[in-house]
Amino acid sequence: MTSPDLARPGRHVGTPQLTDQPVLGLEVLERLGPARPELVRFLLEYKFGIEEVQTKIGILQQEFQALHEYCPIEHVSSRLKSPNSIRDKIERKNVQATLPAIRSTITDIAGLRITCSFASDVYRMAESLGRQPDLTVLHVKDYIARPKPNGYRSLHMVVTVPVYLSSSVVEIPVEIQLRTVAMDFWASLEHKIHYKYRNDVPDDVRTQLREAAATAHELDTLMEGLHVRVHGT
Ligand code: 0O2
Repeated sequence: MTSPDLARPGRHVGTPQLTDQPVLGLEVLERLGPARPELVRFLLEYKFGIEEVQTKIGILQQEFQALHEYCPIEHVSSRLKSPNSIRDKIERKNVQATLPAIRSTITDIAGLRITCSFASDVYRMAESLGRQPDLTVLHVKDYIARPKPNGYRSLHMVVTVPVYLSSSVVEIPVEIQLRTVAMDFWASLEHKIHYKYRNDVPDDVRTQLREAAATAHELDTLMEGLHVRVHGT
């Protein structure tokens, strides 16, 4: 059976349109219990959740550009978590394999990443989104104010967005990661390094990564200082 079009699962893609690839690998979740038609509907709702939030971000982007001749957003990407990755998280977090339990516990099935020019833009965008009455902020993790020990910086925000279906409204959790270009550059390299070493990263490479994170932070601070000096905000 072929499923309806869903986002290509598993990795962030930069184009605003979700791709026309069907989700592959639904059988790994089917094996845990949920039936295929319910799974397809379940994941489709996350695709709609991504599209709803993406529209909101697009509006903010256009408004800033038109009214302030400056856009705090450099780039937006999205991804639907792959069935394999959902299965791994169900097992890791010992979640009951029912769709309601998965929905309430695994809040990053729908993911959006907003890359901004400066750290102040990250907070400005997070505030703009958080103020929207139809979005409910479930939680925020501020790894910019409190970076992870490895040097990772980003602001993570989990919101729910209402998705209007033909006969019901569902509140869909969407994880929004906001970071600067420099933070994104670092995170993307660090992710590749972890993949290459299968998470067994040598100590000297870890040290260099921490140093690189500090350098990226210095660059962010310098660039933002220059921007304020030239533009005044
Ligand atoms: P993917 O494919 O990016 O989604 P959780 O398990 O989500 O409830 P956790 O792990 O504390 O709790 O979540 P957190 O801290 O919010 O981080 C989740 C996501 O943030 C990760 O998703 C990464 O995208 C990103 N992230 C967090 N820490 C790091 C890091 O040290 N380096 C990099 N490169 N990214 C990080 P996933 O699920 O790992 O994968």
